[in-house]
Amino acid sequence: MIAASVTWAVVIYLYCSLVENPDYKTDQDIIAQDVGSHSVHKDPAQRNDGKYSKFKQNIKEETQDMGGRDGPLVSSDPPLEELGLVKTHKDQEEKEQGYRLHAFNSLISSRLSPHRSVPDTRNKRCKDIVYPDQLPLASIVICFFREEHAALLRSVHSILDRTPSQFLQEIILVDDTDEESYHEEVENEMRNLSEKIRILKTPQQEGLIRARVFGARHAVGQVLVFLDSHVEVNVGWIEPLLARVAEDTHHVVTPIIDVISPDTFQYSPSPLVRGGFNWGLHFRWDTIPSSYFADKRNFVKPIKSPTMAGGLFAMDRIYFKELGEYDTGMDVWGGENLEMSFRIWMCGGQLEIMPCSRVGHIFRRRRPYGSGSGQDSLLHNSLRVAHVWMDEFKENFLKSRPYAEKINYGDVSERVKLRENLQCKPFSWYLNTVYPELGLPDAGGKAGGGVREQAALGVRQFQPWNKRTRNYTHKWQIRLTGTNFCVESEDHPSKKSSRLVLAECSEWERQIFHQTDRNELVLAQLLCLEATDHFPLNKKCHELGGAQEWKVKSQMGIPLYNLATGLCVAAEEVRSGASIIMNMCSTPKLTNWDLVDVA
Ligand code: UD2
Ligand code: MN
Repeated sequence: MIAASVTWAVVIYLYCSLVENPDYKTDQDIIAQDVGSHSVHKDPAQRNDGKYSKFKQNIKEETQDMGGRDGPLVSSDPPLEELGLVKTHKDQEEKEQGYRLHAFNSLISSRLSPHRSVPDTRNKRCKDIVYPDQLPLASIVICFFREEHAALLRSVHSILDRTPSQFLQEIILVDDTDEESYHEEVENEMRNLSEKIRILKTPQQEGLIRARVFGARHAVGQVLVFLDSHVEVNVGWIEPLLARVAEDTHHVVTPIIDVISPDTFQYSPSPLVRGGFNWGLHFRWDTIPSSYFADKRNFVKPIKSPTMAGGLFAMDRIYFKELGEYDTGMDVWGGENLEMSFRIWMCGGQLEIMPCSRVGHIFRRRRPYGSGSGQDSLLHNSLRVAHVWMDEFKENFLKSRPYAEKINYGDVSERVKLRENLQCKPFSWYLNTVYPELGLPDAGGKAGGGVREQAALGVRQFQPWNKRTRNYTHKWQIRLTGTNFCVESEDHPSKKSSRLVLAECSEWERQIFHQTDRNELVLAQLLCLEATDHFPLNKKCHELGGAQEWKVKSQMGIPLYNLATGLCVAAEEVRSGASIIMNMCSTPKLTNWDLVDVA
């Protein structure tokens, strides 16, 4: 009984903090932050002024506009804070299992409604654009491998809910999972949702590249729209894509990929950035010079992009075929996005980002599946890209990968022939004309004119995260309510991962936490308090929210709750030296804290 009422108190207080602490930003805000001193909005204090109420208004208007579409848009989901609460040990197990299998918080995913609404993150100018009534029909192709059911279901529902049915030919779900029982479950879940859904099964796990080709060959719509299996499409997402392909079938277009947090499932807008790459053939996001947005109309115009992230794009179906589909000699994951990007540009097409089309994607911190053969599929695939498309410039890549020589990348002669048949331009043309910003390695070519490299490797390279300056909002000691014990770092506050304990309150640096405007708690302005399933630890601030985000509303007698783990900061016992742990939020004596202002 007490536990239940405490839980609800947490939920209600967290809900209030969610509603009153909006963190939504428009393109302009984000770009302004991104480009620093060239910013169009110079005064940070003015940035969020009144934006949220406008934002809510927009969502309301859009919601009312949706009458003619296929399904309901508004979900009555409880706040994410509530959905993330770990209430029992079973919840905890489920969550851990979800992270193991899917690399995201499946506890929240499975508790979210399949019809959740997401904030309309488009620039307001997008709403003034009128699209033709007649557009080519889309075949949406989604390949998946052991995708979490709720995430897949939400992807499909978001499409059904936010795609005018007159533009939708079919949704082709390509199950690339090598498990009969999994396939049956998906079929049962999806079969009756809409007659436009077609469920296909690859004969064996093919990897996303061959699975996409398999799906595309079954499609009949004029435009192929590829999506990952853990996305939520936003309001009005498809019209800009289809309209641009309709203008010229050689336009290949992508939406802006918004971020769905793998830990909290919060949906946040991404900045307007372009796709690039480095000489290691890693995809990266590049900033766009701020001068480009001096003309505000450019916020809604197509933006030419040297490369694409790969997961989400629309392309004329016949053109896809003519241009050589994908390189089916590529394995499981990686590299196909650069191959496709080079091929589009070098062989007469054009790759563009449509800023008025937005699709949220769960950016995971690791890939929850291996490469099958045990070989690094990204390297294998990148070698194929280099040998087919990069001419003499492939040396720049090969030099950066001394191990590459030992890797058998298979036979590329078919792709070389394709390049000849399509009479594609040389790679030097691409570098000079499409991506002059890249530069050459020996000319310090990693960066240059407004280009910023994102995280170097792995899946996080796709996260279009914008750098920010850290703004502190409070300086606190964290005191266990009703005691004179505070949270203290056992080691110097600069030491990573050190244990936290209860200690007599005293105003020294090991007890001083600075709250930031993104709800981080930074010990002595150095390291961020990060939740794990067992302990809070002091870690390097990563600015991705999640395990480093602590929602606090009032200051006295409150639980310190972390949405990503669904757990609270707790003292193991009430005594000096007791460990600080993460635990369920149900024991106020050990989980209620006072945030005491420090001068
Ligand atoms: C990004 C792309 C992804 C792809 C990849 C490079 C975005 C948002 N995502 O990585 O689409 O271009 O870079 O190759 O740009 N899958 C299968 N069979 C498999 C393995 C995966 O069908 O054997 C599916 C998987 O369920 C998912 C899609 O392929 O729907 C992409 O995989 P991912 O989400 O792990 O890749 P991601 O987003 O890290
Ligand atoms: Mn993905």
